[in-house]
Amino acid sequence: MSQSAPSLRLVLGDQLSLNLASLAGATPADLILMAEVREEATYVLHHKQKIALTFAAMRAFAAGLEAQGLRLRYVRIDDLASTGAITGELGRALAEAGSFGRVILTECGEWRLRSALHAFAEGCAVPVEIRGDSRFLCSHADFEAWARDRKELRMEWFYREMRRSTGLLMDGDQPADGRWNFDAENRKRLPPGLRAPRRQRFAPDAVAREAIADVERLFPDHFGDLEAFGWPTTAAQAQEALDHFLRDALPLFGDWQDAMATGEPFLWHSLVSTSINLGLLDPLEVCRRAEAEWRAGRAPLNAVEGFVRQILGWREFVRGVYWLKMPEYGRRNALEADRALPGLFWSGETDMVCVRETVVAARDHAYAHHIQRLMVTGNLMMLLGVHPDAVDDWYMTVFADAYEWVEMPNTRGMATFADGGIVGSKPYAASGAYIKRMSDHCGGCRYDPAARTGEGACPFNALYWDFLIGNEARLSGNARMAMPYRNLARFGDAERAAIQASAEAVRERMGAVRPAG
Ligand code: FAD
Ligand code: DLZ
Ligand code: SF4
Repeated sequence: MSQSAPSLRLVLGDQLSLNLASLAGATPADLILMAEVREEATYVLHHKQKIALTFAAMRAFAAGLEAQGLRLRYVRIDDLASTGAITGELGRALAEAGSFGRVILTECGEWRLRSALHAFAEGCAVPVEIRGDSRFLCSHADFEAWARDRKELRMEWFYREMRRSTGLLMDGDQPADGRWNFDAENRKRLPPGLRAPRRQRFAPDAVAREAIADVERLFPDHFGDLEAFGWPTTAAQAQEALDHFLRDALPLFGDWQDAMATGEPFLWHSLVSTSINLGLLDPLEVCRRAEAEWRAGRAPLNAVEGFVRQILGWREFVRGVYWLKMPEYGRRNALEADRALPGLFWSGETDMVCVRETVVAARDHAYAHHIQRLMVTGNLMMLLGVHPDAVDDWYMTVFADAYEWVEMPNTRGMATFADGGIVGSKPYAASGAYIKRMSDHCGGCRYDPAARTGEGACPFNALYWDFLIGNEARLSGNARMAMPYRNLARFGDAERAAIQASAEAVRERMGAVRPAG
């Protein structure tokens, strides 16, 4: 086959960027394959909004490529001839759409699909070129080099390297204003009556409405509602939403980053994760835009640094950990958690206001902000002892921004300590006191956040102390757990027994059962 034979180029549903590696050098003679397939829509039963968002954004992106004169083979979800899988659609395109000199892919974001694509490449009659995903700011090679010979992988050190290598928020070789991290200033509690800014949401356009109708028809049993769909589905909308965030919410993003409030699902968060993960926004550009707000004096450094750290630091760090540690990472269960996930995480039917707020936000918006994911649902799942596979399944199902490379290190690592300390140095275990301090939820809750045991006690409390008791052998030697274990040491045998009995009653009441046998 001559060098000039056309190429078949694949664009996946979360690769919707014009600067995508597999589009580089594309000519009108090449064929670009985009395929809506059942396998991607159902390997977990994604939230309806996630599927509708992906299909709407894919269709809009394909139309944009065609308008540039590129040749598309776009397979719709209801195409009766479809094989239902990405690799099957690659094979079908090769068989049906002419002859190609090579197939060009951009590496994908999940181990599962990566394995399938590598198997496809091995068996393919034409050469398959898999290009690195240049939309991330740290390559696999750079992360591996950074991680090599380190005893511990800590986000903070990685983040400083990323600040240096990108020059973001740097004055020469020093951090802007002399500090790397303003986290200590970003843990304020919301004063009563403070209202969050209105968020930029988008009424579905014709393309999104059609995608929503397809999802209603084809995936009626998936989790979540479509009524409040308001996600940006094009790069232009994503830019508009980003402009709005930078202007109206960024200045207070830092102050209220860790806060939670009843009836306020979004607070001062950016809502950019779906757009960045799909490829509609470029992470470096988002960080540079935030930095420009600080340099222009329109946003304080604690807000801008806090925001940039999430994208430049956490987002890149968890991706590095995922690819460095997979597939073994996906089997980690350091705390030997083995319980079932209670039904309340799906139904939202619970008297626990903090949990209900999070599940309702997930159901209505396919969204919950970071502290809800970490300190409410993640914390509760860890304290209950829910098996990490069930935890992953829930997080992958309920959020529109869920992709395993980012979801898994956050759940197995940050939220539940199932990875045994790769992502975080200690479990983020917390009692009701933390949620009371950071939210207004407890005032409207039938449970008492100050009570440890008894029918009206906040369920987090007995579970928290029981978690410490149950994991004493594993965790009491961890220097960062010294304080909680000193507090536990004050409890006598009777108090410990009462806590354990209360925690067991909570687990039973919720249905966090152990598998039979
Ligand atoms: P903001 O609070 O405004 O933050 C800005 C951006 O920083 C986010 O859009 C995101 O791109 C990035 N970011 C912030 N925190 C993290 C983090 N811990 N890891 C990676 N990136 C981060 N994020 C996902 O994109 N997909 C997921 O599947 C996902 N699952 C999570 C599961 C758990 C248990 C936890 C604790 C966090 C998870 N996160 C996930 C990270 C974070 O909660 C979301 O990125 C964030 O809530 C998205 O809302 P936002 O855009 O308003 O974020
Ligand atoms: C999330 C998603 C969904 C719901 N559907 C599709 C699809 O039909 N076709 C496609 O190319 N991509 C889809 N995606 C995104 C993929 O699941 C994603 O590319 C992989 O999980 C790797 O990150
Ligand atoms: Fe949540 Fe406990 Fe507060 Fe109720 S009392 S809102 S369950 S932390």
